Amino acid sequence: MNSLVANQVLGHLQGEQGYYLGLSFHPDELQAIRLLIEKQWIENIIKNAPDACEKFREYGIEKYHELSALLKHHTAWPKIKRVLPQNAVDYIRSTSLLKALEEIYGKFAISDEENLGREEFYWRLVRPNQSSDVGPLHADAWFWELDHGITPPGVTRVKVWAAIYCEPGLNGLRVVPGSHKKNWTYHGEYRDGFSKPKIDVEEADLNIILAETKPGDAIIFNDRMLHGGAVNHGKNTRVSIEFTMFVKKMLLPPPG
Ligand SMILES: O=C(O)CCC(=O)C(=O)O
Ligand SMILES: [Fe+2]
Repeated sequence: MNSLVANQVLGHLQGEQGYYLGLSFHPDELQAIRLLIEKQWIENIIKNAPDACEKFREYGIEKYHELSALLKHHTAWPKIKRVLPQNAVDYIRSTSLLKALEEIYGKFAISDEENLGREEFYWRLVRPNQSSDVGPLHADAWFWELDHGITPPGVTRVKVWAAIYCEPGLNGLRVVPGSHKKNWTYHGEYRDGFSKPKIDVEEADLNIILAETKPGDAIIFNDRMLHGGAVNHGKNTRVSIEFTMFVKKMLLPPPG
């Protein structure tokens, strides 16, 4: 990692765009993370649909949607069932992506807003053509403002989303470039047992684009940037992973 890339990342996050695309997990790392996620996925399926678990195993996580009617999808996957265990945290911490982020930001902690006692790397399942599998546009900062967790003093939150299984152009993360520069209003709305933020403007009035990500690609973004999951227009279940870095400094790149 050279300082040019570091400055580009910092520049994009605070500059015009609000996000940076260009860092990824190495293919071997992606494969290892897939196995770690699939292990947690099948363990939860064993609890929720014990008789069908062999069938899920055979189909695999990308074809999860073909079997999801065999369990209660909407109650089977609360966030705590999708926060990876400590061995996975240790592995992901050792990957080239995390090393690159440390070169950019220096050593950083990762949030644990569910108070599970470990750094939170959590994954998501978004089935094809299921609009209820994605939430509305939001800035992650709003969740913190609505008391979903405590940010230590003297740090800036920086979010990372990475595609684990996805089909570029058909699913993934929607972003609104430059939206981190505005103070959007929102209100809290009760959903899934929590007060969750809902933006006050119509999505049709925003310049929303689908970020082009291949499996393994990460999006590093300013936690005031508007974003949200895209309805999956692909053939397979989209799987992604997220975490929030608490970075000590947010250096501005040199001008020019
Ligand atoms: O992946 C999604 O559907 C939503 C992701 C998100 O909101 C985030 O990474 O902060
Ligand atoms: Fe988010």
